[in-house]
Amino acid sequence: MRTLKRAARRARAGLTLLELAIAAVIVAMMFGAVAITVLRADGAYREAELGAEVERDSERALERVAREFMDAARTSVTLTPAAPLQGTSISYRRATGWGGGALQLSPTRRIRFELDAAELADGLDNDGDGLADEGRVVLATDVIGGGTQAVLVTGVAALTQGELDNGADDNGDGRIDEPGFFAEFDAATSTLFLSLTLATRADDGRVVTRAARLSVRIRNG
Ligand SMILES: [Ca+2]
Ligand SMILES: [Ca+2]
Ligand SMILES: [Ca+2]
Repeated sequence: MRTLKRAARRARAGLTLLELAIAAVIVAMMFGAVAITVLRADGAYREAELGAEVERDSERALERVAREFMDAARTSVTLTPAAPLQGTSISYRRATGWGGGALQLSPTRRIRFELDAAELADGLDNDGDGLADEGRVVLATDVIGGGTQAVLVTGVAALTQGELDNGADDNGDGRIDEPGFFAEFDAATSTLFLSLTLATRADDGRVVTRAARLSVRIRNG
């Protein structure tokens, strides 16, 4: 009788141990799930934060570029390539004042996209910075007479946010494979439309791009 009782106690103890083991596994799984959720939320938060930062940088950089066109003479604005393609090079002359009854103009200036020094337009990351075909926006103050060159923006993406190099309009804005920096000029309203997409690489290697867009009304000339 005593032996039977001992056996029953052992059985109960065994069950309890088994239950404990199962409970431990369940708790471990739950902790694991919580840890994964927390990590994912942290990753999503950091990505959103980085996205907001790149967006701010794009907007500020494009405002700097747009200021260059505030006093441009509208008849001097020339885009290359010409419409309907998106212009990645904009030449223009600034109105510098009146003289002899005519508008005085600066030498021809130019703002354009240029690839980074060691980068080629081949869809590859030639300089190993994690971005493919990236570049900068450069200002030349006198295209014909020499003048100076100044880099206005760095970290410019090859293509606009949401766009892939595939002959299709991926971001649904009516343009196909539009570049990271481009301009369009509406002569009827003298409005210069500018678009700039900056790119940066997150810690996990993903590339975050954000576009800024701005229209400048050109009043001179
Ligand atoms: Ca690169
Ligand atoms: Ca598009
Ligand atoms: Ca595309």
